[in-house]
This record gives sequence, C-alpha cells and structure tokens, in this order.
Amino acid sequence: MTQTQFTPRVFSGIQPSGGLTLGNYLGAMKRFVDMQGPEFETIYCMVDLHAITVWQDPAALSHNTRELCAGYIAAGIDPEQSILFNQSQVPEHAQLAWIFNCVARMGWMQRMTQWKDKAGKNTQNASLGLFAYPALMAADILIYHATHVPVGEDQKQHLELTRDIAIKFNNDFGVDFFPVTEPVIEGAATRVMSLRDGSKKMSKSDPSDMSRINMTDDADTIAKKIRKAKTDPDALPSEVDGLEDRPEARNLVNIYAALSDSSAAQVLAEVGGKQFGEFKPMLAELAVEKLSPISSEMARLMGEQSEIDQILARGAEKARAIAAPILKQTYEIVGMVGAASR
Ligand code: AQP
Repeated sequence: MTQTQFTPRVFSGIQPSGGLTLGNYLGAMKRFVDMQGPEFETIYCMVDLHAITVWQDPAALSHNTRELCAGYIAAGIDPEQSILFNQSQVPEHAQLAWIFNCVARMGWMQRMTQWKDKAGKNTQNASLGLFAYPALMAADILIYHATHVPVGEDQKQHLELTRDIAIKFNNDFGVDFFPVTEPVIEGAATRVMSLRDGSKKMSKSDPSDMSRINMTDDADTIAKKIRKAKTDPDALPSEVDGLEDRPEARNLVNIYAALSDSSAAQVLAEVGGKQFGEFKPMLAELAVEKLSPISSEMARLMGEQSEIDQILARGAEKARAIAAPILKQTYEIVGMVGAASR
C-alpha cells in the first residue's frame, strides 16, 4: 500500500464501440455525473483506443466518439468542471500502457474473463490489443494518479489488475509512485442485463437491438422494448429475496430503482404483487421521462459537430497537462535517458 497522499481524482471511460446503452448510462455515466463536485477532480474519457481492439468501421468510430461526447454532456457532465476528451488525443495513455505491458504478466491477462468472453474459442485470431486491453486501462487510470474509478460490475476484475500493476511497478522500482486505486461499484444497476436474456449483460455490441435500450431510442421504441422484455409469469414479490432465481424480474426492478434513484427494496414495497402487465408500462413511462431529455439534447449537440470537436480538443489539452509530468517521472523511474530534461 502507498503512503503518499494523492489528490482525490476520479477517472473513468466508455468505449465508442457502438451507441450508448442504458447499461452504460446507469452503470457508469449517471454515476460519473454524481461524482462531479468539490470532493474530486473528475476526468472522463471516450476510450477510442480500447474500441479498436475489435474491428471498428472508421466512419462509425468517429461518429460514435462524437455521439458519446454528446451523451456525456447531455447526461450532465460539464466540460468546464470535468475534463472530457477522447483517449487517442492524449498519447501518454499509450506510452504508459507500453511500460505496463512490460510490468503485467501474461498469466494475469489470460485470467481476464472479458478476454475469454470477447476472444471466444478463436483466441489465435483475436487482436494482441484485445489481450493487452487491461494494461491500457491501467494506464488510462494511473497516468492521472486517479484515486477513484466508478465502473459497472463487469470492470471489477480489470480494476483489480490495475491495482496489481500499480503495486508491482512500485515494488519493482522501490518507489511509492502509483496510487492503489479504489473501484467505485455502487448503486442499484451495477450490472444491467439484456432485455432478452437475464443471464447476459446488456451490451452495445449484442447483435440483437431488442436486447438493449439505446440512449438514442425514441419513446415508442423504449416502450416497445420494455413491453417485449423477457419476464416470467409470476407477480412481483414484495421483498428482494423473492427475486432470487428470477433474473429478468430482478433486472427490470433494478432498472426501475436506478432510474428513480431508489433501491430494489423501495421499488418492491411499492409494486410488490403487481403483474408485469401493470409494471412494464410504469417502467416504460419512467424510462421515457428520464431518457427523453437526454436523447433530445444529444441530437441537438450532434448538430454542433465543431463545438464537440473543440470541447474534445480543449479537454485533451487539460488532460495532457496532468498526464505529461506523470509520464516523465515514470520514464525517469524506469531509467529512460533524456526523460529528465524533457
Ligand atoms: N450492462 C451494464 N450494466 C452496468 N454497467 C455497464 N457498463 C457497460 N455495460 C453495463 C459500464 O459502462 C462503462 C463503459 O463500458 P465500456 O463501453 O467501456 O465497455 P463494456 O463494459 O464492454 O460495455 P459494452 O456496452 O458491453 O460494450 P461492448 O459491447 O463494446 O463490449 C463501464 O464502467 C462498464 O462497467
């Protein structure tokens, strides 16, 4: 563990690997907004270098990066208060990632469940970048000496690896340089599940559009997707224990709880005993009420492309002002000639 007092600083990112989903919003973005305030410096990123670990059409990548930026702002991230940028504009991420590629062990990467899920059976054909993804993620966080990282449940293992990399670097070089970052995995919807299969995470890249709510879906589409969401024939229970072995019911209750800033227990106290025929329209109404203002603001911002590009460029400049000195010190610690005079 480190003894150094680090500035309380939040870093997190989202991949522009598709359109934003309700899972990204509830598990990550909404909580990024909550963490904006006097307690922390906040740095939020569109992690485009991560996105290309699987094939991305170049035009779609640019579009999705801008749309994600619009999503951050529409959801409540203030680019004056938080640093908002896309990863590839700050080369220090990739530079530190290389150092971490040399610190992390192959065995650590091989244990990552996201690697196993995304590479599937054909690991020989997966990109080297996909395998090394967690080292780049560690660099994203540690290049800012971030102390807190809000993420969804699926990123827990990668954050543990980030801590392992920080500890190993500090031990290998006999320094107390990188913080051992705290994951912040909180709220009612840390793992929003697919609307078609309660055992699968809601994901941007799921081939079925009916499995997810996109932040750009209109009111009718949201209502239709919720109406068609897979459920079971029983009424909702009055207590959380009654959701055990009912993953689809639990998912819809958790989504309702997160959208209404309450807990599953509070929701069930209100809706326990209702059939899905009654609960689904309530959920659809709430989802439309909360998401429509965000999607219409995203659409408006997407009409202002040059403004988005300027916000990203300004954000990248501010990010580099923090990242460059940390990279310089890292190079000095590692023994790279010339680092001290840069
Ligand atoms: N279903 C989810 N429930 C809660 N949180 C979620 N997150 C993603 N899906 C859910 C959180 O969103 C943040 C950004 O995730 P990401 O875009 O970097 O990558 P991901 O986790 O791989 O998300 P997707 O949607 O599944 O993307 P693809 O399909 O491209 O792999 C993270 O904090 C994540 O936990």
